[in-house]
Amino acid sequence: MNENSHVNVLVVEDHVFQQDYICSCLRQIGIQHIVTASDGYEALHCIDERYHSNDSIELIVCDLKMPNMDGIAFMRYLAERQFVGYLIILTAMDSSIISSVSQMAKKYQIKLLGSLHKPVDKLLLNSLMGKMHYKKDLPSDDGLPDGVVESDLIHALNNEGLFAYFQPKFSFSDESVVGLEALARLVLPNGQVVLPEHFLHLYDRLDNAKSFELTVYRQAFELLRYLINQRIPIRLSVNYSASMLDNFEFYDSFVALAEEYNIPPQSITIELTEKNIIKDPKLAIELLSRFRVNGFNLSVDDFGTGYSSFKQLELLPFNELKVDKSFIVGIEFDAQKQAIVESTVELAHRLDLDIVAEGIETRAAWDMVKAYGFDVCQGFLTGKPLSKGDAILLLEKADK
Ligand code: G
Ligand code: MN
Repeated sequence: MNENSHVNVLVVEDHVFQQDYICSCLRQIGIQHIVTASDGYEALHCIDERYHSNDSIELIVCDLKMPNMDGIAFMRYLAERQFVGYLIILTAMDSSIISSVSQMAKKYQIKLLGSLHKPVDKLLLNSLMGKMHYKKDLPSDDGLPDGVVESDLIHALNNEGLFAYFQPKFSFSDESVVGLEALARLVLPNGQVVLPEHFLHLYDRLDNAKSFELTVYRQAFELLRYLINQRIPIRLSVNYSASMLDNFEFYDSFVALAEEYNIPPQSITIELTEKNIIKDPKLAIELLSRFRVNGFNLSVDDFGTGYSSFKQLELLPFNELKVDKSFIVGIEFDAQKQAIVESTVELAHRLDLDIVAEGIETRAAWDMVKAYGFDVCQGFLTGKPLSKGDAILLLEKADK
């Protein structure tokens, strides 16, 4: 029995033959409740009519090219209605259109399960529908935990609830742990873990705000010192804010902290996100070059998402490139991402940069990205961010 057999599905398709064919595929995979519409207007009418009943539409399978209202405009109307169900798009169009439309859906917060080429393959349809449950069950990594309010966050920040978490990085060639990325996390008294995007804006409301970065670096260097003492060779990556690239006092504090823990600079990689703008390139070049001259490694983080990716590579002395997870998550289904990622590997090799893939969530993505020639994997498949204690357990086990 298909676990989705009771889902209410709406098929939006103008060609009668195609419509019948999709309905028959849906029935063959066990779907019992199917309604049809032959254009966007009819579909919206159907959704609105059922909205207040307990029979609302939960999944829409929609053609992109239709008369009156095409599938792309239809998606905007869905977003306006805050449609909470899932969507699968059907098309005979090429991958650049599918990729743009998928990005648009994401920006509209529409839950797009994926796209299917016509004629529809019922096994692929079934596997896309399988993601409905997968998405529901997936532990959320970006929302605020249930029941947490702002005052809980402020309380935790004022009471030393800020911790470094560590996500392991693995070598593609022998699958060993080669590094850890330190990530700032707020841990509430009941153990709930909160991501930086939910608490950074609260810093200016604290009683005595200290630089959260230095708190995280200190904990990270402390762990690295412990691992060096245990003779566990590992590289540590830390995130460095673009807003600090004109701040030499902060630079000095960083270097002094590494000295305090007697950390060899070669074992530290400073990740700089290209998402944020660099105010004064002259000062940034000076500061980052001084890091490199003193032996620290430099990584361009979230590569491909900034406004001047190539310019940054030309200007700044990086020796590692980290491809943003938005190009990696779902790469196994997306020819556009494959082309972008594969040519980025070529670029990295030509520039003599190590290349890291962030956002590897499946074995299929691992295999594909490994074959392209990536050096290092960081992703939920190989490990989520861990507390310091759990990171030590992982590394000591791997060392045996
Ligand atoms: O700073 P950087 O962009 O490197 O931050 C890494 C962030 O990406 C962390 O918050 C981490 O939890 C998240 N992350 C790491 N691996 C994955 C993954 O496989 N999938 C998703 N969705 N997020 C990931
Ligand atoms: Mn990072």
